[in-house]
Amino acid sequence: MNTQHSNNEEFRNILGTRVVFHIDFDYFYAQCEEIRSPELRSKPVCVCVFSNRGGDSGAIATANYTARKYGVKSGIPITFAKKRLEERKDAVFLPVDFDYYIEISEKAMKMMKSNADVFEYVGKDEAYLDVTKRVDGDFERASHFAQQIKNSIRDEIKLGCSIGISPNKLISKIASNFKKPDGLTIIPPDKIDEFLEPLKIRTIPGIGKKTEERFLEMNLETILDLKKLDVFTLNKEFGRKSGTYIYNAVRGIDNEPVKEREARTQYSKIVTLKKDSKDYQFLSENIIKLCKEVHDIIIKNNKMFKSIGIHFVQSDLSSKSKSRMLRNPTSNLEELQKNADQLLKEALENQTITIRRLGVKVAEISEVQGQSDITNYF
Ligand code: DGT
Ligand code: CA
Ligand code: CA
Repeated sequence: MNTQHSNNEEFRNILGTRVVFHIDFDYFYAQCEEIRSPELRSKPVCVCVFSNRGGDSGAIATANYTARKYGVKSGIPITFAKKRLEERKDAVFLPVDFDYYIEISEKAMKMMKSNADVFEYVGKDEAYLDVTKRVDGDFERASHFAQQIKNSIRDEIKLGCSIGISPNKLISKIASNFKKPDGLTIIPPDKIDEFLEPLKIRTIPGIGKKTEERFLEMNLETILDLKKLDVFTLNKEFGRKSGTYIYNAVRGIDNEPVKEREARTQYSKIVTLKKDSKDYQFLSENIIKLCKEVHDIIIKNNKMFKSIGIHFVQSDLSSKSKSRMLRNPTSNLEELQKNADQLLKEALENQTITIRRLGVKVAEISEVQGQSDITNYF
């Protein structure tokens, strides 16, 4: 063991040795479709986001592994996918059904949460579990425990997933993606360098195409290659925040704790008005402001919403609310303001009592699609 290596070990253990799982559901939307219609399992299945222009315009959200063999993947136009699958007359193209996927996701998340010391929801199809206490810090036990979780999700929900196990979130995330579908990849502390070094730079979460290309220009392809760069060079090239992140990541260093977080189903803001009122003009100004505040949170969290609601607490402290569902998820401020204002107008139509507190709420939350690239962070 060289000194560089033992240094890394020390850094990795600032929080004591942890056992962290990253669980990611395989080809999630397409697998949900297979669960509902098992006859799809032998066919190429593509889940499509049809745009409102009609016909086949739109993109592939995801595809099962049979379809992927033909080069179908997330983000490509539906027309490309159809061409690539031309020879498969049995290929199936289905529209997304988010409500159904969320239902399955919630069931699986509940099972995972009950098996964690700390549970961190990341998105519909992935979560981190800190299980250090449950397995007494033992990676052998962790491996059996993960297999049990996989089995019970499979038995009860018919859902397959891949699990990465390591001492931190970063390596576990890379490990869950290492073997898919139905993978279980265990990286105990003494195997970290061996695991990371041969991997392509791109496997580090946050490193996207552009960053990868810059490294390729410097003739650096693997994580081992990246270790040649010192932190000063990286900081100069990418800024201090990303530079340091990359420097640590290639050494398997990540001290981010698993933070308790559950799936967020709504975001809202409520204010007590300067005066009790049922005057449209006055209330509308407040609604517009509240929308802006809710919208800021939505953007910060990279979310979209499909349901918009307003809420009154009236002068007698009774409540009243009204909501509507949009046709498509959006993250657009004007659309939020327009709809909330319309709801206000409708709600005021036969309003007799004045209003004391006013709120805006968005629900049916989904992730903004497309992966963020580290170069977009800064
Ligand atoms: P995998 O690789 O077996 O985990 O496959 P997925 O499909 O579960 O892929 P993942 O984990 O990257 O994404 C989870 C879900 O997010 C996926 O089922 C569909 C959605 N998604 C991913 N990428 C895109 C995209 O580029 N566009 C759209 N509309 N949806 C996407
Ligand atoms: Ca997935
Ligand atoms: Ca995922």
